[in-house]
Amino acid sequence: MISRTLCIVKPDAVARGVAGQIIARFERAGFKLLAVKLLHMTYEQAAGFYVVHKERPFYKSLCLFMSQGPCIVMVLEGDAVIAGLRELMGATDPAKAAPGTIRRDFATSIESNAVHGSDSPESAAFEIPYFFSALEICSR
Ligand code: 3AN
Repeated sequence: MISRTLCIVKPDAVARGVAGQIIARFERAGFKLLAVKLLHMTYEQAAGFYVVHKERPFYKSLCLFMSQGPCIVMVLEGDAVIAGLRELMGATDPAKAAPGTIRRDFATSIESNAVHGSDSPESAAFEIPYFFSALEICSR
């Protein structure tokens, strides 16, 4: 089923200059780019995005990391794109991520792990409008 997901190339990957290589993998996988923007989140904006994790011990550190520099947020569309993107990304901890996955190749730690992808249709339904209005999403 064709669906949409929210993807972020995180500040660590943008700072290291590997965003283009990561986005190329999405294109190679056949995902369509429907919306994209470069933005530098404030701590509060990152905290709102990751509110689901607010009780986790790493929450504050995660919000500091996500607001330390610009990231690239995008909406991707494709057949089973939510699961497909997460497979391309690999496990949260790059040390446990399968060879050939984005996190294995580009992430440096469980926190600075290069990419985010919505983990369910419910998450995508919260995350996409967190960054994009309907007018900013190109349906083609
Ligand atoms: P994923 O991004 O693989 O869905 P989540 O949702 O469990 O992983 O965690 C959200 C983000 O929080 C991760 N992408 C990572 O940046 C950070 N994170 C997850 N687990 C840890 C941890 N144990 N220590 C520090 N940061 C973590």
